[in-house]
Amino acid sequence: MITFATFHVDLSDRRARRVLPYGAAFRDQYLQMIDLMFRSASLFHPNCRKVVLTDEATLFPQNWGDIEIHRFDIEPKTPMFSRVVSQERYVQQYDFGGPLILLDCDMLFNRSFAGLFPNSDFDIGLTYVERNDQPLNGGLIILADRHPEICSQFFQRFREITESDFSDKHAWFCDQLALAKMIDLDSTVSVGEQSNGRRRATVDEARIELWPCATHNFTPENTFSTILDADQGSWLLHFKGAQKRLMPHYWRAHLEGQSGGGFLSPLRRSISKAAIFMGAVYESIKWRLPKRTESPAA
Ligand SMILES: [Mn+2]
Repeated sequence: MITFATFHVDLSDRRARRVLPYGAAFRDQYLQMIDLMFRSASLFHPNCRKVVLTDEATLFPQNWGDIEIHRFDIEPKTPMFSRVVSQERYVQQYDFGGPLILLDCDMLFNRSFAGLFPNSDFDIGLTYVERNDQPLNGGLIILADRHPEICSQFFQRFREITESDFSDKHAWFCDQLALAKMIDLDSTVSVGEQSNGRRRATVDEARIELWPCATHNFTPENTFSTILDADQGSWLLHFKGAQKRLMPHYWRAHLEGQSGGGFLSPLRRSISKAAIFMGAVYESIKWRLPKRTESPAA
C-alpha cells in the first residue's frame, strides 16, 4: 500500500501573510486542493493512505474522510523549512509497510505510480528540470520501502543542510537549494538509451532516481486552452503558482467520474469541458484588456 503525505499550514492570517512573496491562496482553496489531490491519488492507487503533515494550529474539517492529520511543533512563518522538519520526523516514524510519496497539494495524479517500485531499485525518487539554480523540485519526493534506514539518513542530511546552509531561505526555496547541493544534476548518469530522461545518482548509501518534470511532475501552461484535452503523456500534473486556478477545472473535466460517478457523470464532464472552452475563448479575446502580471511559481 502506498502512503501519500502532503504538507499544509494555514498562512491565511495577516501575520503569516507577510512571509508570502506573492498572493496567498485562501484557506478553503488549500483544503479543496488537498481534497482533490487525494481523490486523484485514490483514483489510481485504490486503498492508499492519505496523510496531512501540519502544525499545532491549522484547522481541518472534522472527520475529513479517511485523511489522517499528523501534527508537529513547527513554525508556520518558515513553511518550507517546517515542511522539511515535519517530513523528516514523519519518515522517522513511518513503518515502511509500503512506498511513501511526499507531495505538494497543488497536484493531480494522471496515472498510477505503483509500477515505479517493482521495476527499479531506487531508494529516493525525485524530478528535475534543466536549469541552474533549483533543478530538483521539492514538491515530489518518492521513498521506496526497501531500505527505511537509508531513507531516514537521507532525510536527516536533507534537513541538516536546509537548516545550516540556507537559513536565509527558510520561508521558501531552502528545500530545493538543499536538494541541489546534495545531488549535482551534472554528475548524474543516464540510465540508458531507452531511459526517457531517467537518471541515477548516489548520496551516501541512498540510490537516487531522477525523472524529468516533463513526464513525472508536469506543470501545464497557465491557459485554459492547454487543459481543453486530457493530458496523455504526464504521470502527475503540478499546478504551480498561478496555475492553481486550473486544478479544479482539470479534475472535473478529465478525472472526476472515471471510477463511476452515476449516470449524470458524462453530463457533468461535458459542462466542465464547456466551461474550460469558454475560458479559452475569453483568453483568446482578452488581448484588449490590461495584462495581468504573472507570479513566480512555487
Ligand atoms: Mn506546488
